[in-house]
Amino acid sequence: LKTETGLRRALERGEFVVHYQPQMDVATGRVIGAEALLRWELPGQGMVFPADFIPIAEETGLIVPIGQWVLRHVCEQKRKWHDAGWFPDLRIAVNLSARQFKQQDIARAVSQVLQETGCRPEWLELEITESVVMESPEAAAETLHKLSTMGVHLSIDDFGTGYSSLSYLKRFPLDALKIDRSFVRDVTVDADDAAIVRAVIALAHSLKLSVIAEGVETADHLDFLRAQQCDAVQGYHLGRPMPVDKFEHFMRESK
Ligand code: G
Ligand code: G
Ligand code: MN
Ligand code: NA
Repeated sequence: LKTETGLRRALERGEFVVHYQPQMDVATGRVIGAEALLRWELPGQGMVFPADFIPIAEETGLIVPIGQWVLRHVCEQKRKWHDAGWFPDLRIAVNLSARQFKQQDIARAVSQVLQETGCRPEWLELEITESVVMESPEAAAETLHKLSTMGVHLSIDDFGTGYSSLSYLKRFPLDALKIDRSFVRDVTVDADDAAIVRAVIALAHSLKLSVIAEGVETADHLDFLRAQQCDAVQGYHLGRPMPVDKFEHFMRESK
């Protein structure tokens, strides 16, 4: 079922759902954002995680319509919250896959979804990986400038895990770096990881980018990151990715 046909059918039948994982501003303790994470509710098989179907979606090109569905769904959700007067400052981060990002008219596709859903550009953040931008830096720069000019926020996901030149950081109109969770896991016990995390925070700040740490699982992680002036955190310590009703409950409790 985790095949091209299965994925196509999943789209048609509305079997995809989006979970939301909170992101907290370290200085204020407020929830300022959420990452949208795709799940597939496969009847009779329960929840399928992206690792088990995103690769197939990438290979077959179905990631484009699936990614488009995620974007529209998230923008509609944000608009609903806005209309209800809920979570006005919450920005939603959406993962863009390589194939999606390289699509001819991705900036126009994003702009159209924003217009059709009444979602403001600044409510949306797009996460891309280093490898995506490094493959063809010139084309990436053009796309990123279009998106940035529209007012959409841009972040680099899994920062530090790709092979990349740092020179792109100054040429691209980025807003944030996301420190990969592999550096956070042992940050309080491994001197090398601690050095890397400190260096990434310093690098981000000197380039006037904000920095968010992923995979923050313990109070010790949070204490370390706070001491290093990390701007925001995301991880199980604060909250797991959750279905929308649970996330709304979480938001009301976290005020
Ligand atoms: O919770 P987690 O298993 O959700 O996510 C695993 C991986 O799947 C992460 O690398 C994440 O970036 C990716 N992912 C989750 N949702 C999406 C999505 O909507 N689009 C794309 N392209 N990747 C996603
Ligand atoms: O690649 P990306 O950063 O988009 O993937 C996010 C992934 O990280 C998702 O699979 C999400 O479920 C997972 N995740 C989120 N918080 C934590 C955490 O605190 N610990 C671990 N191990 N994984 C996490
Ligand atoms: Mn991500
Ligand atoms: Na990551």
